[in-house]
Amino acid sequence: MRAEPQSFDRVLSSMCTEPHPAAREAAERFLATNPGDPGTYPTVADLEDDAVSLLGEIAGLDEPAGYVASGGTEANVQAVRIARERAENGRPTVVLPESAHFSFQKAADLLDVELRVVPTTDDGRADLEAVRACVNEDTAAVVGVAGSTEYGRVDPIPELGEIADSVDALLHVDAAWGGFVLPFTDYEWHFGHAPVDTMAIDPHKMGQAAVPAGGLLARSSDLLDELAVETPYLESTSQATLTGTRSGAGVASAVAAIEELWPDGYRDQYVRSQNNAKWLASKLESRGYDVVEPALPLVAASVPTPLFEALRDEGWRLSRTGDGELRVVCMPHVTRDGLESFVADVDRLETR
Ligand code: 0PR
Repeated sequence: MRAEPQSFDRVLSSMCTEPHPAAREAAERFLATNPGDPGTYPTVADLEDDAVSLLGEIAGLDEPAGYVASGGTEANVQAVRIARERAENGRPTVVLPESAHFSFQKAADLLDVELRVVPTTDDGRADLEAVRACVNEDTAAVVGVAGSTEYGRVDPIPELGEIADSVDALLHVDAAWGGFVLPFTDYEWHFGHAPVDTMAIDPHKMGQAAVPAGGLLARSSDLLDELAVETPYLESTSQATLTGTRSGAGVASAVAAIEELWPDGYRDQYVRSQNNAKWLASKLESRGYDVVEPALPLVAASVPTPLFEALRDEGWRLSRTGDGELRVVCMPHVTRDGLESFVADVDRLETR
């Protein structure tokens, strides 16, 4: 059987990370369970309730509704579906910044909603004037990103909430990646800060759970009910999830990771990752590269393509932004030692 290398040492491109040992152990114990069938697998179904309330605690929401999804894509698709079901017109629109993840394109294709993509300002955050100009009575949802995929930027969520409210649209926040670091920052991003209706927040990214463990949260159960279909031959009578059979391993590992790490372990990790991102940004800047200041633990820098390729040939797993910048995600497995050897390779392979 082939395998990916065991070591994450040179992986700088991923938004997933090595699961916490407790998460790995819990995943193994629940490998053959299906939270989609709570009548048959009641223990993992109870664990999913625990996962949702823990996610609610992190995201500032008392008595949250939601479930553990396969990832941010499913959470975003389902959030758009909730908004569409709630809308009373024929083909509703969803207003979102250009920084939003491509999963919203999938949602639009599947759900026959129209995306209205608005630009970001120079700081990479949604342009509020453009959002205001774009919403109207057809708007079913406004999307804010709390930790964007390419630059780690956080949109002005409270202001987006006001705009959504003004046209009676839902506010969905995509904190799939940012949700486990934002509690330790000054950003206003969660249910307690704004009239957020739904949120994507993924344990399998910064939460250090095993894949697949995404999170969909909804302010109230009636929003989740928009997704419910009847399940005639199961003990439970309805199902709000997109997939039927689901990963009990993901659910159990999410609970194990959060119980182990929330809040102190995640705080320590945020501080380490953010310091690493700032360190890397300053090292690249001092070498003359244009660097996008890391708002969250994610560094983007313009490096020449030959250097990028040479680093990849050296075994570094790297990715690029849409504009071609090198992108380094300072996940928990990315250490200062690792970044020091990365910078040493930058110096060695630099061809300018
Ligand atoms: N929302 C945001 C803000 C994201 O960054 C991502 C994924 C999603 C939603 C979708 O989440 P799922 O991929 O869990 O459905 N962002 C990364 C990306 O698409 C995911 C990723 C993960 C990429 C691991 C590489 C990798 O090795 O680039």
